[in-house]
Amino acid sequence: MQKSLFITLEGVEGAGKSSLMDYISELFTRAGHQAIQTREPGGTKTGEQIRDILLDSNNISLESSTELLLMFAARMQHIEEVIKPALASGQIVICDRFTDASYAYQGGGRGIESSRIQTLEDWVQEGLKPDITLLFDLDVEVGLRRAGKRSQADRFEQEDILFFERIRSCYLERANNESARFRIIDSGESLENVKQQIQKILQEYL
Ligand code: Z5A
Repeated sequence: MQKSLFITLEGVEGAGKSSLMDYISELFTRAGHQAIQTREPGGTKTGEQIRDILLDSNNISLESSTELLLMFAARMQHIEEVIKPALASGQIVICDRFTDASYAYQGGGRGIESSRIQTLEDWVQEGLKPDITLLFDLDVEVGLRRAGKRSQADRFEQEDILFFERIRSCYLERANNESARFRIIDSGESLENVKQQIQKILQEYL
């Protein structure tokens, strides 16, 4: 059986994660691995329903704690229904955002104590952690400009720039504290250059 691998992609708005999912997946499939792409919040039927609640810009009164609990409710379903079975069958799981986003957005962004997030992480994940986390790092203003060229703003995209600056700082701090798991990618470069950075990082796993 192939060796499984759990890869998560993180970063601020518009950092380019979603644009690079197919590329990362192809690197593995070309090398003969089986890879699946998934995302959070979401990744299952129930998780996508929860995602709709979380991103709906009409839900202006959603409490930060409710937001956090919904993230972990979706995550629990995602882990049991998708992530664990895929890893158990030796697949490469490529996930657009995971628990580092809860620390960055609900912790850094909203101000929830990280000990509370840690409690949920321990309960829901029971030790499951990504093997590699690619942090797509980018100047917040550049990211928002990129993201702003798309459709209507969702509930998160309506936050001010300071919210996203706190998120970026939190991600960088986590990357610094867990340097064995995190790899930082300079997303301010061209797409071609970003692909080269990714290829270099993942080479040893292909
Ligand atoms: N969230 C949370 O709060 N807590 C949690 O625990 C979890 C998530 C798991 C999910 O929304 C929201 O949930 C997210 C965090 C929160 N909210 N925010 N903000 P989402 O999935 O819709 O949002 P996102 O993850 O931030 O996706 P995004 O904005 O699409 O960012 P991206 O995937 O990193 O960017 P992209 O779509 O690939 O690229 C954006 C644009 O830039 C696009 O037009 C590209 O063509 C362009 N691009 C990409 N790379 C480049 C380069 N290198 N040069 C030039 N242009 C580029």
